[in-house]
Amino acid sequence: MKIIKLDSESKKDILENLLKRSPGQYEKYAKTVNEIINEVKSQKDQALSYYTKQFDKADINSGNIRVTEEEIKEAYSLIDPSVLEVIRKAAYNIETYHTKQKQYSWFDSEPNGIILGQKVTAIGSVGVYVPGGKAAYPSSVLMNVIPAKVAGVKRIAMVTPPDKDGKVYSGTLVAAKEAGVTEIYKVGGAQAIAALAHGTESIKKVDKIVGPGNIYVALAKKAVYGHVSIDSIAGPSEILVIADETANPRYVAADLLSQAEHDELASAILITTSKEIAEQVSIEAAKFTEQLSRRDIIQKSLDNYGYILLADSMEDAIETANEIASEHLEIITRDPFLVMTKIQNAGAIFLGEYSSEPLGDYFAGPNHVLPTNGTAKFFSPLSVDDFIKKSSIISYSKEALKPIYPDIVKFAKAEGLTAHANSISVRFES
Ligand code: HSO
Ligand code: ZN
Repeated sequence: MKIIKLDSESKKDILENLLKRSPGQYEKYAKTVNEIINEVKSQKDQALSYYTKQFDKADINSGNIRVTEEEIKEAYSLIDPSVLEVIRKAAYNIETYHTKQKQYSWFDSEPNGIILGQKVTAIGSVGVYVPGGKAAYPSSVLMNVIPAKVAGVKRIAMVTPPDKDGKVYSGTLVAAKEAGVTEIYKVGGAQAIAALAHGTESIKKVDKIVGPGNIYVALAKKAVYGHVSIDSIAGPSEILVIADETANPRYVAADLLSQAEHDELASAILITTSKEIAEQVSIEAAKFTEQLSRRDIIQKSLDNYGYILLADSMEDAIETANEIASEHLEIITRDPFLVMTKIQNAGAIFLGEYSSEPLGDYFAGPNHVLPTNGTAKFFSPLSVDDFIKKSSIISYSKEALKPIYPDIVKFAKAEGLTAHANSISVRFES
């Protein structure tokens, strides 16, 4: 990894380079995506069959699109029991953490008969997209489904592309069952998003769609937004480590590579105040890369979006971390909690040398669906909040309305809305 001195110029270049990771050439795909959505809207299941044959080479029709109980049973027989045990432990931690996020309805009443409140209701139905093949992560199934379950969503429909034999990866099916998915369909891509948004003979429309996918899926989600709700669009993974001279360079290097492994567009950045740590991390990262199975992806990601930045002070390091607003931020310094208080922008913050990023990806409990690409400046991790909505509650007695009704009448007349004024004053006719 290259070691660069952190100054205003290098910072500007890096921030610019990182932005190149957001997908360009939208137009190229947008036309195809819109065509697919329109076809699914009009031809429904028949369009799903057509596109699944074309893109996934699988034969899917109204009769076999839904995953059966037998198929789920088969998936359980295929999964390593010790992996299943780990999935269950992780699911327990994720559920426990998200349960703490639950919001409850509240009602305030006053003696004169005013009751105001906020009613919290779970979204009725949610669709979860799960990518196929090598990008199908059972951990992501848990992270997308469990918050919906905890929120109280009744219907959770999962869609995922089948392989050419019409099968779905067993890890995906087991994680879905464990997390509480109520129905699973073998369809992927923009056609799956269109089906969830508009409904077909086999797949009933949902209210909200969540889950990561490729560019076609992302564009389809954007296109149906407004008709249904969506989560935010996930970009390539990112890790930023702030380390001082007390950090263990082997740990830091290992953590950087953990995210570089995801994608050639992933970004891994170390900001350190120690020249020695900078040099050691660079050496350790090179050593680890050689031994790791995904070394080609890691190397490309580090070459394009990997940096070791040498900062003059911890203040400079923190300021830059806030500007980058990384998806994951590790703080490995003498007093990580003090540094954390100065962090304004980060998706998830990992404190101390035993809180390596994959702990959060798999096990600790907080969600691993996090804002990327600088959007931690205004977005939050996926949470129970994403699966609820609120209704305002207003109730006045006659006694409460009487003293203030002329004020409302005045306001309505000032807006020229006499029917509004009348709806209030009619209640006080003598
Ligand atoms: N780090 C990824 C999530 C993930 N990691 C899934 C492993 N499996 C989100 O940025
Ligand atoms: Zn990860």
